[in-house]
Amino acid sequence: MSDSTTNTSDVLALDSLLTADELALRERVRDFTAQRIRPNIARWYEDAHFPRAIAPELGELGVLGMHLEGYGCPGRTAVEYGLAAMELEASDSGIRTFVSVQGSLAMTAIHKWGSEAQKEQWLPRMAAGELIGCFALTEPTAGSDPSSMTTFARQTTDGWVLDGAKRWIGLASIADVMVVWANTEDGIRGFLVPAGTSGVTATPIEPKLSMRASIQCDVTFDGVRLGTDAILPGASGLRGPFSCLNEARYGIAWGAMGAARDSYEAALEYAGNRLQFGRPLAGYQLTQEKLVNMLVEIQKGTMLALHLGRLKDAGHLEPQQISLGKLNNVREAIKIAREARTILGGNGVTLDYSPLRHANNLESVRTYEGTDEVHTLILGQHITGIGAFRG
Ligand code: TGC
Repeated sequence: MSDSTTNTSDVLALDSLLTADELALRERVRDFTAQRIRPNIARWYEDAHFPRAIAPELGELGVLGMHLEGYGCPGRTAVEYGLAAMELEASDSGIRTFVSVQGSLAMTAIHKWGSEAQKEQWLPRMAAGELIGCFALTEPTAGSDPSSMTTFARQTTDGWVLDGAKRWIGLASIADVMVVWANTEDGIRGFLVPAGTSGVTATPIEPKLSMRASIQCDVTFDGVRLGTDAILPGASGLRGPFSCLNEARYGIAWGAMGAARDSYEAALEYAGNRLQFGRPLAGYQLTQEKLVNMLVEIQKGTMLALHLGRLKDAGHLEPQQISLGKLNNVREAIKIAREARTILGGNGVTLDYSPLRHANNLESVRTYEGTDEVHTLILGQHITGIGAFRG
């Protein structure tokens, strides 16, 4: 599927909207997933294993903090970042999630809000995949409403003392540095907490039915003492974490279409080969309708993601536009993955085929970085002028 002139599934010739550099980047990431992820992903998923060793390989590929400039970061465009997210998520949402948590959340927080010393200390080695970061915002009772967080950082004469709990924190148990959002006397602030800091505990949440090749943790902070230099000086209030979420949500709008495309391709190939009642499944009208409905939504969703990317590269992307992209593309991707599974029949419930793995992963994707409901209400507020989040 590398050339729109020979790719019958790129009906709209969307590849013709991409530059040679963009196509080359996509091809490199696609080759990487073909060699390093696809042969192993069923086993990693079955074993609930995140392969830590691929982090430096992804660093070398240039996809960690790839939209950031300086400090060893690749400085690629938003569209290139989106294309990479699409290819990574076509292999597995857990792998794309690693890249999002590392680059869009943890590295973006440091890049956007950190001091010069913090950027120098962490970003180059995070871009190389030598060090891993995480982003601790969500709490056991504060998911969609982070303003109700209870994690608190108390200022002392020589720094801060952090107490509280976070939940669903990707990579926390293997992170070298945590970006932790906490309430203070002056409102919500961000803190950098290096691995090994006394009083921090990160426990993977298991067992999971989704995102199994990825780690999400409960984290507790019990009287954690931090120096004055732990605070991110540039971030004050929820705008700090929300600005990072914008980056991750944008990547998801692309990534979800990768999972959808891979599900569609698996179903298309299977339908072409599998005989039923003496001829290929692909020759039946009901199968063709399913495949066509999937393809229509993949083409529309990919065009939407590309439009968001061009807006972002032009500096005009607004949060409600990101919400529209994330809401639509994840919602459609789940439908596509589930529909693709029906074409695979009983074989579709095994790990030999990707659609049900994608569908299960996408349950997490539709929940994190703003649920379907949150993005619906962000759009509702935008069009009516009335916020409906709170009673
Ligand atoms: P609101 O009063 O509207 O805004 C508070 C301040 O934030 C600013 N702001 C934004 N800034 C940048 N980008 C955005 N998208 C922003 N949205 C709001 C706003 O301008 C204001 O700034 P200031 O300076 O005036 O104070 O806040 P609200 O609480 O009323 O917002 C409601 C709502 C529902 C939209 C918001 O709470 C929301 O988006 N909730 C969803 C939270 C969410 O997405 N959580 C995801 C957690 S992180 C995660 O899932 C990581 S998973 C990856 C992993 O670790 O594995």
